[in-house]
Amino acid sequence: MKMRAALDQMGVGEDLLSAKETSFLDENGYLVFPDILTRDQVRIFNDRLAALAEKEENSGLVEEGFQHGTIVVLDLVNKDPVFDICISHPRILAAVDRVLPKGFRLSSLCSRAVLPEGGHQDLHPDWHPAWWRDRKQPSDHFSCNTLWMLDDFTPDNGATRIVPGSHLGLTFPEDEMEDMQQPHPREICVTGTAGTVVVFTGHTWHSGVKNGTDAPRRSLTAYFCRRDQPQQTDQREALRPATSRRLSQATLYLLDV
Ligand SMILES: O=C(O)CCC(=O)C(=O)O
Repeated sequence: MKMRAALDQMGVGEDLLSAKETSFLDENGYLVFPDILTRDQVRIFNDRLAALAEKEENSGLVEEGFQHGTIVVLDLVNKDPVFDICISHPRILAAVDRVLPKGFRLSSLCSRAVLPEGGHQDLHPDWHPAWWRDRKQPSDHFSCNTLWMLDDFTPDNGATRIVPGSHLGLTFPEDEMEDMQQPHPREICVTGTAGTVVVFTGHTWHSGVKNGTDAPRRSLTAYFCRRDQPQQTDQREALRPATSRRLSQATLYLLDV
């Protein structure tokens, strides 16, 4: 199967994004899609993620490092079919296709619940040459992230910060910031209601922000990369027989298994 045939089978076409949406994504490096999940779907996701976290070592709690103060569950492709929508939603995949027109595959599907006081990260892109190879020009795009809000994202609970247009340069936050934990002068706070999805290129500077409330701020990310780039989760190795039986040929092609 080829990329275009897989996307056609999944109902993904250029016409799913308006001209305004594509130009916003091209210029700003991110695009917000409100109301992709219903309130009921969000509740089911959160219930399922809580049950899955309980089964993880240390209940999924990450206490140190880049993901400190969060609960992370990895490899959701193989943990529950309810999350299949995150790797097959036509409008979201149309945006990923816009960023990665040379073809893409799933790199990882995981959840991230930011606990009170936790979650503040260095401003970063999701792609770095140390992990693969040089990006020679701004039109080179190697990865694209999709962040699914499972709580309302507000300025108080650590809504993601993004620097619009940062994907159009070849520099990194460390080239212009002494302390990447600090606010960037051009950053914006991406708020939205639970069920909203934000698509941003792997070169767009962004980060998690400290959750200043007393409730978790939950989300899930489906991260895609070019088909010739390494995956965060080796999908072939991780694939379980039940997943292989369940998913369509086109979705399996997207996993590259
Ligand atoms: O959850 C967020 O707001 C962003 C998380 C992020 O950028 C990351 O974990 O790399």
